[in-house]
Amino acid sequence: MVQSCEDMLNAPAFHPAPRVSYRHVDVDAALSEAGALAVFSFGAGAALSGDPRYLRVDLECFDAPAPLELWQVDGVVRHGTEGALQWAAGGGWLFVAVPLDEREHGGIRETAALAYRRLREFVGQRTERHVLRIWNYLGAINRGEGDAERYKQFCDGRAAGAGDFFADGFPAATAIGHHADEHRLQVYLLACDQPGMRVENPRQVSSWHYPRQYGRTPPGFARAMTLPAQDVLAISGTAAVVGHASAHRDDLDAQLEETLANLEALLRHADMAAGFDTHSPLKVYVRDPADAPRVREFLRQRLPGVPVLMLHGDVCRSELLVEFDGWRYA
Ligand code: 3EB
Repeated sequence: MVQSCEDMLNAPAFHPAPRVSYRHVDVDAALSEAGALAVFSFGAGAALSGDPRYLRVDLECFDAPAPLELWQVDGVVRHGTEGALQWAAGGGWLFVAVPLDEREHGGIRETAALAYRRLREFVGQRTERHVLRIWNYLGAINRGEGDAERYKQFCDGRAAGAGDFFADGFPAATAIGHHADEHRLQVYLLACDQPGMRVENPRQVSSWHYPRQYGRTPPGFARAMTLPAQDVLAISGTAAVVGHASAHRDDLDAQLEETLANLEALLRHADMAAGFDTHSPLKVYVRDPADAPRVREFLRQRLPGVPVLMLHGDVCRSELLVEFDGWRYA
């Protein structure tokens, strides 16, 4: 869109992006930080808290002790719960999480549909209605054959529940399998009262164009999202997918290299400077705990200085051994 100088000057300033950091502090200390919008812990050993800004993510961390992840915004943060939903809002940003138990809702498909219906209804009545980034964590993600695989059922339910939620375009997303109570589905999102800019990866087919072999309902997610102030890229789950195919079956090192090539291509396509550094907090999801030391060595050599949280998680295609997601701050 072409804007005159006057329009630009009169336009509202873009909200600074949430600051994302990994912290070795306790939950109450993290929640007491200025502008704390959300705090995440990882693994079954994490502390409990009833604060709606706090979510215990069902993924074990390979680092001990596991840090917390903290999101901070500029502005006063309000928070609350609404049924199963927990939310926090401030500075133009909104965090919403919906943890559900499949046993109460009739399986992964119906539970995913319910989660997305609830999120759509809640976000739909907020001013922060632009969903920029979503995370999905479910149990036993690769169990079942063909269209019955739980990830594919999740994709069916997600699309059914989302309805026209993403009519303007899909958010950036992650979908990973956890090893906690397999009935637990955790979905959480970051939304804003200003839109972001979707970024696709020229090396990869867009997810909503995946061919039929990947399921009845293609997954719907953008490869990345430039946040409104345009100085932060929110990076979706990124693995060794080239075109639409999984590359380098059974070869961890080659999958790591291919994944890094995909991440670098995303930065180029988003017009961001090359490389990841201390300003790019990432997560790496590793399927087989036995691979963790090799992944750590790869990170040390190829992504030195990058804050990385290493988590035990299954990528949604059983042949993929590793996946990254995260943030790149300009
Ligand atoms: C891929 O490139 C890997 O279903 O929301 C990555 C990010 C993947 C998000 C999702 C799936 C999702 O297709 C899988």
